Amino acid sequence: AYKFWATQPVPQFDEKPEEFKEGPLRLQKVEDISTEPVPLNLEPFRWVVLDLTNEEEMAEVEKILNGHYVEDDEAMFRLKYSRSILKWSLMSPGWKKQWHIGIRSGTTLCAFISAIPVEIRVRDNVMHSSEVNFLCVHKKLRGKRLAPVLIKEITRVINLEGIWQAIYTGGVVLPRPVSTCRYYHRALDWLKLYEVGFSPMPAGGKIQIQQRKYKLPDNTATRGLRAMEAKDVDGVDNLLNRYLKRYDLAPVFSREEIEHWFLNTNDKDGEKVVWSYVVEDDNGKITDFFSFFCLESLVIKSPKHSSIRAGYLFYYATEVGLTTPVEKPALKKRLNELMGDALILAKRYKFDVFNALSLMDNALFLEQQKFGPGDGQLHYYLFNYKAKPIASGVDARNQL
Ligand code: YNC
Ligand code: MG
Repeated sequence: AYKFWATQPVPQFDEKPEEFKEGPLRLQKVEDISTEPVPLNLEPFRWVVLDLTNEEEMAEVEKILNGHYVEDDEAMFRLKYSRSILKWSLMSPGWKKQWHIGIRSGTTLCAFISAIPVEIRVRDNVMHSSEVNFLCVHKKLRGKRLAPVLIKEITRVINLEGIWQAIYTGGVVLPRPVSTCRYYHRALDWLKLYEVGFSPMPAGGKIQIQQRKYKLPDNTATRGLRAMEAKDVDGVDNLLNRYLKRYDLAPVFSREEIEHWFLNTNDKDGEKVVWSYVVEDDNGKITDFFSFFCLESLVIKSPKHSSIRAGYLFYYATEVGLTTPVEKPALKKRLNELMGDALILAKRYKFDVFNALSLMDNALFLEQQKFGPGDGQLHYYLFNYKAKPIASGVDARNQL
C-alpha cells in the first residue's frame, strides 16, 4: 500500500520487530551520491535552495507554512509559525543552507522541506544524524507525488554531507514507527479554549466549575527556581545530558546546542520563543531544569479569537531522577512540583494551553497536573536505522 515507503530503507510492517537486528539498513558512500538534484519532470516546477538569512525568502517559508502546514482533522486549527520560531528551529547550530529546500512554480514557493543536523543516540549507539521537518505541499498540489520527490531530494543533500540517518515525526502512520506518543493538553484559559471549540464542556458541566478546576496559584513554589541565564549553560548541559541517558532514544546536546535551544540569544530582536528555568541549590549547583516553547495555532473559524497561544513542554531534568536506583515516588513528587510551577509560569506569560507528549517521564505527572489526552498521536520514525520499538525517550524538538 505504501508505494514510495516500500522502496525506502525503513522497516516494513510485515517484519517482526523481535527479530530486528539493530543498525543501518543501507550502506553507501558519499562518492556514490548524485551531485545533481532529483529530476522533477513536472512543468513548471523547479528546485530552489532558500536562504533564510534573507528576510524575503524567510517570509516565503512563513507564508507557505502558515497557509498550508499541519491542521487538526476537522480543519479548525492550523499551526502558526512566527519568524522567530522558524529561525530557532531551522537555524540551529550547524544548520546548512542547502537543507532548506523548496519547489517554485514561477515565483511562488509551493512546497518546502527542511533538515537540521542533530546528534541522536539509539540505545548505545550515538549517530551524527539529521532531523527532517516542515514537509509541506501547497493545498492545490496535493496528491501529485511531490512529497516523495522532496524526501528523495533532502535525502540526497543530507547524504552528500556523509550523514545517513534521519529522525522525523508525523501524525500519519508510515512504515514504521519506532515509537508512538499521544498529545496531552492542560487548559490554562479554559473559557477561551471552550469558545474556540478546542475544549468540550463535559456532560453536566458548567463554565465556572471548569474554570475553577484549572485555576492555578499566582506564584511558583519550588525553592531556588529562577529563569535560566547564560551562566547556567554548563550546569544545564551537564544535568540534561546525564538525565537523557535514562532513555533509549534521545538527542545528545553540545554546549552550543544547549545555548541555542534553551537561551536562544541569537535572535535578539525577535520575540521570545523558549522559556527555560533552573533550580539552583544552596551550593550553587543546578539540580533541576525545565523548558517550554511557544507555538501558536491559527483558529480557522471563530468570530471571537484568532489564535491560541500554546506552550509545549520541551526538555527537563532533575537530579532526583539520577539517584541509583531511581526512586519512582520521589521522582514523581519532584516532577509534579516542577511541572506545577511550569504551568504557573506559562499562565503568567499568557499561554492558553500547555501541551506535553506521553514521552520521557511524563506519565508521572500528566494526570495529577490535569492534562487530558488529545486526539493527536505523534509517530516517531528513524530513516535507515532499524531499531526495536522504543517505549520511552525520544526527541522533544519533534513537536515543532
Ligand atoms: C509525511 N508526513 O504516504 P506512499 S511531518 C512522510 N511524511 O507515500 P504526495 C508522507 N511521508 O504511501 P501530498 C507524509 N505524508 O505511496 C504523506 N506521505 O509510500 C507519503 N500536508 O505523496 C504518503 N506535513 O505528494 C505517500 O502527497 C506519499 O501531496 C504521497 O503531500 C504530503 O514534516 C504532505 O502534514 C504531507 O503538506 C506534504 O499533505 C502534504 O498529500 C502536506 O502525493 C500538511 O507521501 C502538512 C503536513 C507533514 C509534517 C514532517 C516530517 C516529514 C518527514 C519526511 C520523511 C523524511 C525521511 C528522511 C529523509 C532524510 C534521510 C537521510 C539521511
Ligand atoms: Mg503532491
